[in-house]
Amino acid sequence: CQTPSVKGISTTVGQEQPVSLQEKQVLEDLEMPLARRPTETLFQEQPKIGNQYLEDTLLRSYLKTHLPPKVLEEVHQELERFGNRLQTKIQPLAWECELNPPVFRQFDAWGQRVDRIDTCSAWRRMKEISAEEGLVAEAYERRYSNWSRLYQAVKLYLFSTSSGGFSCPLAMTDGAAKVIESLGIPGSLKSAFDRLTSRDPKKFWTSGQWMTERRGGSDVANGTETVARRQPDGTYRLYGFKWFTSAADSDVTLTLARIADAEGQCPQGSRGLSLFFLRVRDEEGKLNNIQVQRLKDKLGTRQMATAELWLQGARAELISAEGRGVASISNMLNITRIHNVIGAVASMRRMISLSRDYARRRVAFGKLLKDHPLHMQTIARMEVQCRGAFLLLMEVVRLLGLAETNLASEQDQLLLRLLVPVAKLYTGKQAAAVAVEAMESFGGQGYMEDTGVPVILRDTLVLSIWEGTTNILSLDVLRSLAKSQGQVMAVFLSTVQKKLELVAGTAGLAPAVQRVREGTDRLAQFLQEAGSEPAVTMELAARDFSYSLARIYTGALLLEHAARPGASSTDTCAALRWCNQELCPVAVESGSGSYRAGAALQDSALVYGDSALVYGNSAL
Ligand code: UCC
Repeated sequence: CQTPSVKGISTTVGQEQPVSLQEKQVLEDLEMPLARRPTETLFQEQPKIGNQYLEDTLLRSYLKTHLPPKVLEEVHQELERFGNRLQTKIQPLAWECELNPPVFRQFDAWGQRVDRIDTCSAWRRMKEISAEEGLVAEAYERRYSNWSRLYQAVKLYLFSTSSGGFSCPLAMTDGAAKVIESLGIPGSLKSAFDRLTSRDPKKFWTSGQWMTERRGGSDVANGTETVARRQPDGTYRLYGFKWFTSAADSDVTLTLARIADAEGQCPQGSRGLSLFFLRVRDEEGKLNNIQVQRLKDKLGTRQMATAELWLQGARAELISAEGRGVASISNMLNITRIHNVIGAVASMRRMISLSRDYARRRVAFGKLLKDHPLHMQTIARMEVQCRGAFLLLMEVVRLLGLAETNLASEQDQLLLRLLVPVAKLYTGKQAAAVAVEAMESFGGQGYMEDTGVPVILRDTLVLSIWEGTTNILSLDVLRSLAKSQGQVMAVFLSTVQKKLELVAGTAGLAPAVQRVREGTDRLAQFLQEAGSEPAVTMELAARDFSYSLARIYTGALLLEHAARPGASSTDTCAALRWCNQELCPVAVESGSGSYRAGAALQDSALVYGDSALVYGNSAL
């Protein structure tokens, strides 16, 4: 519908009918300046964003610093072109996706069960664009060797908030390609791999990742009930209920199931899970013995169909060794978690871009918002968070690129294993906080649906939930310590140490260097002390410990960036401000006794009050 305009009111009723005197008076009243002014003065200028690549000084300075000159020259041109395409062609499609969410049609007009998920044309166009732009392909073609992964991540970062939710299927598609590649691309999966990594829109397939069942998506080892029955031809048929399947319109999927033996018995626990590949529909679009129960009614990511699915004998291929399902799908998880980080940083960057542009347009209390120091302080704090998160993302994808081209040292691989969950859990929280803060910077307008700001907020809030919640990821950090027998921490500490040594002489950075050094020492001391404590200490400390890793490592990265030749004063300022926060919260909390056994009982009492006794804490 069009915005009503007084000027647009026709002064004739019908073609030939003259306007009566009374009608004329009404129309003239409407034209009166006083009648119009109160509405007009309420209008704010809309914040605008330009080419998101060209406007991102941190991104450009990072690429300039790290990429080999030849690669930089090529990708610079490509990214500028892509930035224009995003601004002019792709962003409007994203809004269309938001306005036209998928629709589930269970029956056709004649009562036939069809279970169709109808997506809008803009969503389907996003799939074509993703192929054309090589948003998955780029990482697997490796035309820039170890820098290909970083380049792909940069494109995804620019695409993310203009993708209308299509980042989600791309994350899982990338994850599926990674799993297949890590299996050595077996012959039976060659064609699927080619399609998942294709640049041809007609060939390109997307993948789902069906891990969540009725009993939840975190405790996969105990919550997975899906059963796989072996068929005479060596394939399997899957029976079960997948409770949360994102991008249910995908072409293929990876999923976990328990293989039943001849008596129909299934092994329980993690070792009972195997990984399967399946096509969701056949060539005619008929579902592979799958019924769609319903689409999920989500707070955000509404552009994307998330469904509950019954598997009723879906034909599937076993692609992991029996009982190695979790270990195999963790290759996918680590990729989708990195995509999650991309989404988090992209959300922060977009919110800040909109917020700072609005501050140049909106007048309050007699001056532009940008001239109010308190308002600028608020945006600057968001900017520091976003810069830190961006550098952490780049570090993770740089390491991944090395690992994928056999250029990573053992240390690099250990660091990567540790930093993926750290980055995922920390940036998810940062993005949620920044999105809420940025929304406020538009005043009431930020709360209005048709500004698009609430869409970004809603889509951001999922980032700390899916692909492993903050606590689950904190436990994954501990898993990486246990599995490597502490080696990941040794590499972490020595890498931070090396970075500090390199920047130590740089003017203006000394206070921040000192703070990171102190933080690292306190972290090492905490670890040493925790080693002799019962296991519950580390479990209680897991979240604060992970936050400490994120803050310390990001501090070192910001310092490194601020110490490079050609760094600006704002690079220094960002590093100093980041390092002014508490860098090692785990040491502080440990000093306050937060991880002692008694603290867990106090936590329960605080949560349940006197009823803690009823819940079994009789010791209280
Ligand atoms: O599916 C979902 C939504 C899809 C939408 C995705 C879109 C994303 C887009 C973002 C873009 C904007 S949500 C469902 C998400 N579910 C999860 O993320 C699962 C969360 N739960 C966990 O991560 C758990 O910690 C589990 C499942 C990994 C725990 O399983 P287990 O079996 O109890 O764990 P174990 O026994 O410790 O690990 C089994 C094996 C071990 O290897 P081995 O046997 O060789 O010792 C582990 O080292 O798996 C290995 N492993 C890993 N390896 C476990 N986790 C990892 C890891 N992260 N990296 C490497």
